[in-house]
Amino acid sequence: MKKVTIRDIKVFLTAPDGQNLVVVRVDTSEPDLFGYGCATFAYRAFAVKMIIERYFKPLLVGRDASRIEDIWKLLMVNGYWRNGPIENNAISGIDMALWDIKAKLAGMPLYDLLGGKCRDRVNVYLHCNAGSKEQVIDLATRAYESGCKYIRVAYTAYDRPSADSSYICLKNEEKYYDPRLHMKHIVDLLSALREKFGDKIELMTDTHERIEPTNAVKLAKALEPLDLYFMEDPLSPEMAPWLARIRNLCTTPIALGEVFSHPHEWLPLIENNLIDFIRCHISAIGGLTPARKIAAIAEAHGVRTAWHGPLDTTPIAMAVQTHLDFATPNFGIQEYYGYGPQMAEIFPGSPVYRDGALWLNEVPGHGVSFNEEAAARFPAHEKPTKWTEMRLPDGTLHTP
Ligand code: GCO
Ligand code: MG
Repeated sequence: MKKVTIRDIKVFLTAPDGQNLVVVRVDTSEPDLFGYGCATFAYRAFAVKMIIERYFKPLLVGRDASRIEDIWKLLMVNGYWRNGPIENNAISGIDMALWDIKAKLAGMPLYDLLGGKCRDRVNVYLHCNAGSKEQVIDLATRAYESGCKYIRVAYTAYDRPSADSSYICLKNEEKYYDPRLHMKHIVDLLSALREKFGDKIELMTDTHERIEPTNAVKLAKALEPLDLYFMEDPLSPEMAPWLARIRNLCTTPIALGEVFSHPHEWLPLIENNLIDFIRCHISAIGGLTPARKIAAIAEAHGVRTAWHGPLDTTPIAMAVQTHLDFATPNFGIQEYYGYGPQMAEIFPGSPVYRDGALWLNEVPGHGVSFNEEAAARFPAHEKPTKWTEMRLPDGTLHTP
């Protein structure tokens, strides 16, 4: 087979929905053969771009584009210190693009390159976040009527004060959060959803690493009678040892992983059956190459996948993980936040939400391209990240 080499690597930043997104394009020695990857770390987008342009591009131009595993390891150890989110995102953008190129060369959709479909559809969970219980129930009703049976609820995006969620309040521009009120409100809200829908829907909640460990254990126990599909991020990665307490005390399924970047964060949790779902932000761990390995390790331990799918990830990454979802025997559920109207123009071929599932563009590769002119209409911003400054009522800075 003719050797195809990396000819050029370009990085694009765009923010159509307000979040900075990072897209990587790898051009090859073959005319019209190129691939796209996602390197989105919304809060360090310019740093990711600089790493690719200043350190990775000079290292890679001229190398064999078919050697994905070799290039992934080369980039992972190139700076000696490793496994951090900024560099992992930079690696991911190149990794996903090389997988896109390989599948295009093979003339098949990416899922076929990964072993072929294990299922006919990739079910998603939708976010139903609003300011009041009635509004949350209304959103959940609409999501259910759209065919979605998996629903994650919260008051607002647990980020803004609202009528029924006094656990977030604003004081002179600063956000204060009360874990005890969060615990009380979320049990009440989930109970109302369970009462309304019975077992017709699967319910989730995202604790977003915000509740102190012993209270997270208490909340998991309090939620047990509601038979959740999972409780997400009950603990921060630093507090993972407390997971054993949750496991010993109750059967509420646990999903964890969107903040992970180091293998030693997920390996012990999977190997010791401390979680039920692994849900990394796949560009934060280095792309498809590590994600497919995590899925295989998880399969051996009875853990399912539920990859992170927020607004701060591109439709390229959503497509890549949906291809992986199709080809993963132990797939659980795919998070899907949805995108604004302009995304379809910027990312032609994006996965489409329909009837409770995500549907892929079945062309060779991951199926998503990138309209550079349209993206340029939404320049990335340099505003400081504010939402992560979350304080407790006494003013102590808290995990976001
Ligand atoms: C989720 C996440 C997001 C994150 C966001 C951070 O489950 O989708 O918790 O809401 O807060 O991705 O940028
Ligand atoms: Mg989350």
